[in-house]
Amino acid sequence: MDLLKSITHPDEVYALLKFKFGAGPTKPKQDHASMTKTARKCYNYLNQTSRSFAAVIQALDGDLRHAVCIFYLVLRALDTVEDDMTIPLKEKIPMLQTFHEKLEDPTWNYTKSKEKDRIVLEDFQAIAQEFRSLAECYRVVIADICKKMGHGMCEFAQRDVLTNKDWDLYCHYVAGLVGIGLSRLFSASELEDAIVGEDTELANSMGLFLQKTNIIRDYLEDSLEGREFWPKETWSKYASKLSDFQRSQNLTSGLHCLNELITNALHHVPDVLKYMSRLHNQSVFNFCAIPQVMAIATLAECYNNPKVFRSVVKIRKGQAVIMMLEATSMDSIRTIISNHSRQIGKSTPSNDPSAELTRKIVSTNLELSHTASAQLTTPSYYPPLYMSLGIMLVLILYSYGSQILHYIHS
Ligand code: IN0
Repeated sequence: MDLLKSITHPDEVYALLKFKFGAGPTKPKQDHASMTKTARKCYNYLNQTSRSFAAVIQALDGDLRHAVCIFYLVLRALDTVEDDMTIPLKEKIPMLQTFHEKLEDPTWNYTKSKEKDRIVLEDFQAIAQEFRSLAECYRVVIADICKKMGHGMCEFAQRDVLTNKDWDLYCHYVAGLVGIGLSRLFSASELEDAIVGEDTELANSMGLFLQKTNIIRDYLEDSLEGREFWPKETWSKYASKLSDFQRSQNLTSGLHCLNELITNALHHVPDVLKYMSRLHNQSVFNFCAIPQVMAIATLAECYNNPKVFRSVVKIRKGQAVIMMLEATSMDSIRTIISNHSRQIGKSTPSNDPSAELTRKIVSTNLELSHTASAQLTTPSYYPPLYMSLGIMLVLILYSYGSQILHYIHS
């Protein structure tokens, strides 16, 4: 199916096939035999809950891999509690507030969740046991971030995201703190310099860029589930209810609001570039770069796109794989960012209320991502012409083979 969606993009078909046959920033399967039973369970949960991202975590060097795996699972558990609307507030609030303490409790688990990732709560004992086996330098970071995030989630479980400042604060709690925690883990592992863990402003921006992108993209899904994460200060300029953007007669105002929020998110790109330029370790670089390039591609896809209000906007798997294979150096990150920024700049409607601001931040991001080698395309993933033709032929036969045979026979 992914191959078919990329049928008109031979570069994506080529990348998908390369990826399928083992290319990319992922390590060969880990030696499960040498792991403890609980560690094995944790890697199974990681693979169940995060799909492609799990492979990038497992490609991290040294003991950072295990620390990040456990950090990811603990955060997934906390997020599952926050998301679960079937847990009554009077039970949810104390759970979020004391969540960090459960890391030290060998007996705690939660079996009443209805969420798809509930396994991380049901077998929290295994995750907490692995947490307690980590070096102290990792444990203090994970526990501290959990405590701060739990408190922040509590605050927003009881009030809405009203101002744009609230939007930054909510995103700080659920994603900025992840960036801050990860950066402290990178420095603690000594794979990265101390400054990476100390500069909390840049680390926060890494998370804000990802989370704002998720919130923008997930408008419809969240709206249908009765959740609202778009800041009222912005949407109230365009509608009296956030759900009004679902109606086709409100499309123009919906697009104006969407474009304003995308413009807001694009302001984090300069910090993202600065943060990324400080990284030295290749495995840490890939781990950080992949979600960021996916985010800029998602924003470019969502920009001025009515589909945000009607269905789910997703980048094609082929496009995602190309970026995953490419995002391994500062030069290629700058290329990817400048290509998508240019795409946004080109599709800015002249009558959009944020047009001027959009053009300004797009041109700043273009300047910052300009390099001598930044190009319009990513040539290494363009297959030779004969191969493109071969791939197209195989896909056409695969898609329409039976109809062609039927036609020949009749
Ligand atoms: C993440 C982030 C993440 C990775 C690397 C560096 C980061 C720096 C700052 C903040 C977050 C950083 O990445 C994942 C990516 C992910 O999970 N992708 C999904 C795809 C998708 O669409 O959801 C996948 O299944 O591949 C991420 O989104 N978050 C996350 C969570 C924990 C950790 Cl340790 C790292 C979630 C969030 C809310 C953006 C922080």
